[in-house]
Order: sequence, then structure tokens, then C-alpha cells
Amino acid sequence: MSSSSCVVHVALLPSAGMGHLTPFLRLAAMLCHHHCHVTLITPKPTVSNAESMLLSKFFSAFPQVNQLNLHLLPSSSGTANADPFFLQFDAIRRSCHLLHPLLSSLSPPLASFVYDMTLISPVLPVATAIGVPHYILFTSSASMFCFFSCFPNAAESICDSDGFDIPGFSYVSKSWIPPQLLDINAIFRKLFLEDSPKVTKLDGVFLNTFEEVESKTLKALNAGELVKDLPPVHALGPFVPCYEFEGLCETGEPLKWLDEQPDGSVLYVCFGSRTALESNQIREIGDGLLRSGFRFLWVMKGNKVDTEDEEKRLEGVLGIELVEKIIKENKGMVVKEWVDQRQILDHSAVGGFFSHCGWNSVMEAAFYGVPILGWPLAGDQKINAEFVVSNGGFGTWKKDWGWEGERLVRGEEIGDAIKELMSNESFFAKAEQVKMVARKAISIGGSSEINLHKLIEEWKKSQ
Ligand code: UPG
Repeated sequence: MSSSSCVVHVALLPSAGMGHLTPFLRLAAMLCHHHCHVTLITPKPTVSNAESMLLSKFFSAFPQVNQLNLHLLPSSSGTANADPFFLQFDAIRRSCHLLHPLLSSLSPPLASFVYDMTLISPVLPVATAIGVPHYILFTSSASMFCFFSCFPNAAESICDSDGFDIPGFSYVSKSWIPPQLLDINAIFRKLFLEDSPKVTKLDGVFLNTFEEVESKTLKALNAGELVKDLPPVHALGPFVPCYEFEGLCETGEPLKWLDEQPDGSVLYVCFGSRTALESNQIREIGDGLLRSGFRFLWVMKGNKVDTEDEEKRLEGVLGIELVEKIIKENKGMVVKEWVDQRQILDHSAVGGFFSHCGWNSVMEAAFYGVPILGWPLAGDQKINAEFVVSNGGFGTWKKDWGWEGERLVRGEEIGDAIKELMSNESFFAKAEQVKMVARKAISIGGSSEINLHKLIEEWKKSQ
């Protein structure tokens, strides 16, 4: 087939957790809007309730998308204390050989296969055997991708040095490197060491970022300055939150409450889909919010994995005294449930975001123009927090607060940091600028839109 008008068939394979699933579904929606035929491979069962709800909403909104279930083999390294999302990465990796019969029988034949960054080693032989152009969606920043692709070379020396330099970004100090990557026995480090050298075997890398905010880093990557023979790295973001399927829940009460607050007055507090802080730290946050004197909407998570029958009452985690104080001061709302973050960030009452700096949250804040107070807790989040400061200037982060659980961050420190964010006009101005640039990148003729368009044209030609 060589017609340029033929339908392009793209298969997508996400990995575990909302932080990985959400960008895949947003990419799938973009491809549908560009008239591609999309097959979404869904590893089953999912870990969290939020993932299964999002998938069912997605398939109702996009009935034209072909769903293929990948029935997972049990994980090999299951222990009671292991992170359930890492166990799921492992289970998906161990089940990837099952993809060959699923993919090779697809009709029309695939023009492209996009899979999660955590699946490189096991998917590579399958994609190569089928002979389809294949790409990873790296669900973090270009700076983090630099770190990922250089990690094997740097791994030995990092342990004995203070850090290393990412072109166009910053010097990454050793304390920003997630502790699991410095632990020679950690699954996460093994995955990095095994997968990273294989990036040169891909046909390309997709990123949920945009050229205007990470241009030097993207240029350095694409000029081969970091890794020889690296395939093209394509910035396709920011991926737009999709009104067609993302209303996971009603988010009724928080939105009603926001409607009653003055413009720009509320700090939104949420640490992503999989962070459950210790209860003493949660209480310090509550104390800090009250001390700041600002209005707040706080989405609290009691468990790493959300379940359908989760306890929604707050007293158990916050303590009755703090709950009563919050009610008495009448300045904040606390919920212990999944909210529709996109609707909250888009609300005119929201003037700041106290975030763990998961990459999706950072891109959403950029898209909606909301300044960030970053408290990076794990993984790529310190690098993402530094992005907010050095690439967009639309926020700040506290470098001495440490990783999750490293030390108890006191309410006083939290209150001061909130005041610093919410009282600084320049953060709002910068956030507004980033929002304009983000929206331009994805509009017709914008850098990310052009990049996606070019890819689809390439796939059409190569069919
Ligand atoms: N979200 C909601 N409602 C909630 C909580 C979260 O809609 O109540 C959404 C949020 O809008 C975002 C996603 O869930 O789209 C969460 O993603 P992210 O902000 O990236 O955080 P994590 O869930 O923690 O993401 C994991 C890693 C993070 C990494 C990211 C992408 O923890 O460090 O950057 O995956 O690889």
C-alpha cells in the first residue's frame, strides 16, 4: 500500500498507574482526532480503581478505538511490601511475549506501535519481529529522558560524584536522583540499566513536552550530543486534558465550593495518583495550610492504590481536632476521593497548585496557567520541580524538604512556602506566559502539532 490517503493504524500499550495511562489515552484521543485508526492494548487486571474507571470512560467516548486485552501473568517478585505499581510493571514486562499473536493478526496492518517507557526490553523483540516502526512514549520531561538515556554510563561515577549536567537544563545534584536508582538491588535501577542502552534500537521517542520550554535539551538530544545514534525525539505536548472522557467523577462539591471563592484565591493541593503520606506528615500539611491564611482545596490520599470501597471520612487521617479547626476557619475544603484535576486547575478561583510535580500535573498546570509550589516526593519529581523554576519560572520548590518520609516537614515551613507562592505576582505572570506558549504549541501550525502531523504523514508513506 502506498496511498497517502490510506488510514494509519496505530497501536498503543500503556503501563501501570494513572501517571502512565492518562498520557497514553490523551495521545490516543489526539490520534483519533487526526483520523488514525487506534488499537489500545489494555493490561488486565489494572492496579487501581481509577485506572479501570478511566478506561471504561475512554472506550465509551471513543467506541471506534479497538480494545485488545493483555491478560497478565502473575508477577515474579511479589512481596507484601513491594510497590504495587512496580510489581505491575514487572507483570506487564513478563507478559509481553503474548503481544506477538495479538499484534500480527491486526487488520489493517499496523503502521506504528507506541509503548510505555518501562517496557523497552521485552517489547523490542516483538516489535522487531512484526517489522513495525516502534516508539516509546516517555511519560516525563526531556530533561528526565536525558537522565534516563545517560544513566548506564553515569551510573558508576554518580555514586562517587556530586551529580551531573543536563544540557540546556541544570546541574542535577546527587540529592535529586531518586534513592532507588542509587540502590544497586532496586528493581527500578535494574529496569533503567537494562532498558536505557536499548533506546538506540527504537524508531523514535515521544514526549509530553513542547519545544518552547525544553528547546536546548531537545536540540542536544536530537544532535546526538548525549547518546550516539539516538533516534529522533519528538515533543508532542502538552497533552490536552480531554473533556470527552476524563470526567472520572462528578467533582461536584469541590467545584461548587470553588464557584463561591474569589478569583485566584485558592491553593489546590494534590500529590498525584499514588502518593499516600504518613499521617504525621498529613497533619503538618493541614497545620501549614491553616497557618498560611489562604483558602485551599486539599485532595488527600490515604492509600497508595485507591479502591472502590475506600473510607472517605477524614477524621481517621487528620484527627478530629484538625478537622474541627478547618471547619471553624471555613477557609478550606478537604476531600479524600478522586477529583477531576483538569476541571479544578481550569477554575478561575484556583491561584496556586501545591504539587508533588508528577509530570502530568506539571504539564496540566502549564496548560491552565497555574503557578506551582513543588514538593517533589519520589522518582523524576525533583527534576520536574526544577523544570518549573528554570524552564518556565512559574513556581518554586523547597530543596531542603527531602524525599517522601526523609524528614518531617513542619507546618510552619509549609505555611511560609504557601505564602511565598500565593503572594508573588511574578509567578502568576509567568504561569500566564507559559499557558500562552503551551496552547500555541498544540494549535494548528504550532510546534507540537506540526511534529505529530509529520509523523502521521511518515507512517502513511511507509505503509
Ligand atoms: N489526577 C486526578 N485526580 C486526582 C489525582 C490525580 O485527575 O485526584 C490526575 C492528574 O490530573 C494527572 C494524573 O492523575 O493527570 C497524575 O499524574 P502525575 O501528576 O504525573 O502524578 P503520578 O500519578 O504520581 O505519576 C507517576 C509518577 C510521576 C511521573 C508520572 C509520569 O509518580 O513522578 O512523573 O507518573 O511518568
